[in-house]
Amino acid sequence: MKEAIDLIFKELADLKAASQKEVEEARIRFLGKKGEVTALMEQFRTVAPELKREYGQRLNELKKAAAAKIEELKEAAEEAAVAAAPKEDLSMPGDAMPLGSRHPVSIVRQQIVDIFRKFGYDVAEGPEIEDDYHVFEALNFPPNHPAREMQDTFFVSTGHVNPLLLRTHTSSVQVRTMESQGLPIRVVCPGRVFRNEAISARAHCIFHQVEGLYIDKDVTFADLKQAILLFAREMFGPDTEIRMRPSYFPFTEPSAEVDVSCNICHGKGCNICKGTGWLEIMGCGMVDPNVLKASGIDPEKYSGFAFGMGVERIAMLKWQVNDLRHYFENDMRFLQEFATATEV
Ligand code: 2NL
Repeated sequence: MKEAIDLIFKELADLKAASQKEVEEARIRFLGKKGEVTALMEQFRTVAPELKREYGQRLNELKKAAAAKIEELKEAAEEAAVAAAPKEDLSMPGDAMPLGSRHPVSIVRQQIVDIFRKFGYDVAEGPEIEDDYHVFEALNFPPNHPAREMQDTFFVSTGHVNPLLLRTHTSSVQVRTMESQGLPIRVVCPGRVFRNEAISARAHCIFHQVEGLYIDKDVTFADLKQAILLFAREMFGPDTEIRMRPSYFPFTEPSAEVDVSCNICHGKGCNICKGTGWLEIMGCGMVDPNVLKASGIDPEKYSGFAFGMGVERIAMLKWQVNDLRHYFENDMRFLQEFATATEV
């Protein structure tokens, strides 16, 4: 037995295996069920008791040595296999990264703002979490106006005189402008607004607005009408006509709703304008004297106009999108349709 053990030690020392297949064959040859080392372990049972200690030790060493040698060969074979595999071609061109594009709401918001900047307006932004004073009180909302109820407005904190809430319009930014900036004021305020509404094709609880405010001496409704007409022609084309219908807002008096002539059918009647030839684009009016007073402006000396429009609505009219929800779903098939919209 001693000779047999020594012989296998020698065989192990001389053992060479290049491929992973050869290593596996060597493992079976020595350590497999019918392998040489395994056979010696079987034979060990018949060894005379006085030799058991010596041979047992030697056999264990052999078994360990065999396992170590096989492991060593296995690692070498794996490394060789990796080295032999075809190398990556580092000169290959990289994967093309698809270029993103502006969101349609962002494109139209920027267009609206750019038109008014051209007219000399400043741009102002303000907090989305506001207080009751800047969203309602300073804008002449009566104490029990429905917009002040939980059903219509998202409240952040309640139970105080001046609770915190998510702004329902960006007029709050204009109020802050009136409080902090000297006169005259020419400003547009783009931003996100929040209303507690059930989501549908025509309504969403989050949407985007651009509001505008113009305050100076001797500002009249004629100035308002001209500003809106120039804006509409920049936005919808030079042939665009506008009409104004009387309306009501707590913060303007008189107030009006503005329609533009339908740029799809040019008055002939189509399903976008529902056969009327007109599309509603915004609300506007002369700033209510109470609103000027609340922000410390003397309505005897100054007057002004204001307007507000929904960006999603303008974008829907521009691109004939029939469901507001498309703007919020981030479906690539929808968004990619605007990848080539050049008006960025
Ligand atoms: C609409 C109507 C409007 C205003 C917004 C305003 C702001 C101040 C004072 C007076 Cl600080 N008015 N904003 C005025 C009229 C209409 O928005 O339909 N928006 C989507």
